[in-house]
Amino acid sequence: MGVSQSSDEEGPVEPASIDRRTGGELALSGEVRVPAWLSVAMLREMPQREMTVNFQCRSSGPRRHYFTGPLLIDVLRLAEPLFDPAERKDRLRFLVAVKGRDGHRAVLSWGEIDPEFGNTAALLAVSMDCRDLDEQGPHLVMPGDHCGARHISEVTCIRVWAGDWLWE
Ligand SMILES: Nc1nc2c(c(=O)[nH]1)N[C@H]1C(S)=C(S)[C@@H](COP(=O)(O)O)O[C@H]1N2
Ligand SMILES: [Mo]
Repeated sequence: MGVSQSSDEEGPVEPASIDRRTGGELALSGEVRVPAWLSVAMLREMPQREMTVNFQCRSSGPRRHYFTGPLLIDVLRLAEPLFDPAERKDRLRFLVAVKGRDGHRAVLSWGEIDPEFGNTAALLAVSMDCRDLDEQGPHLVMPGDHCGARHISEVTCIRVWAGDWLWE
């Protein structure tokens, strides 16, 4: 790996600094300085956005939902990814992999959600259609998507990665 990590172990930093007292169910890890377990309640403490999204599902037709929650990028920044935050090109190396409880997953790029690049205002929603998601876990919201498949429900795991192995 082209980055140094505080761990002596090779490979990913798992959320060792688990604060299970929060009851957090979302593991945020990867090439980050501060891996963490986050709860919906913690996400609700952050600055909130709201949005209504419309999309087409192949099996269930047109769908419409109203979500509130923090911007995904704000949540990711809490973990302090191992790039130079002031260096735009350095940030572009990073991938963001998001997985739901059922194993459904999608990979985003840092550049697509970074305000200086794609600026997609992805949310990690804490409520859906005015119902709190504390029991289920947060919901990824990808504004502008025509298909619903990246609106991942019950997100349990997010990994931020430079993916240097792609180029080995
Ligand atoms: N965890 C998880 N989230 C998921 C899916 C899934 O299979 N697992 N399917 C996606 C698809 S294909 C669609 S169309 C939307 C449908 O969301 P809705 O039924 O809540 O409108 O959920 C998305 N989120
Ligand atoms: Mo779908």
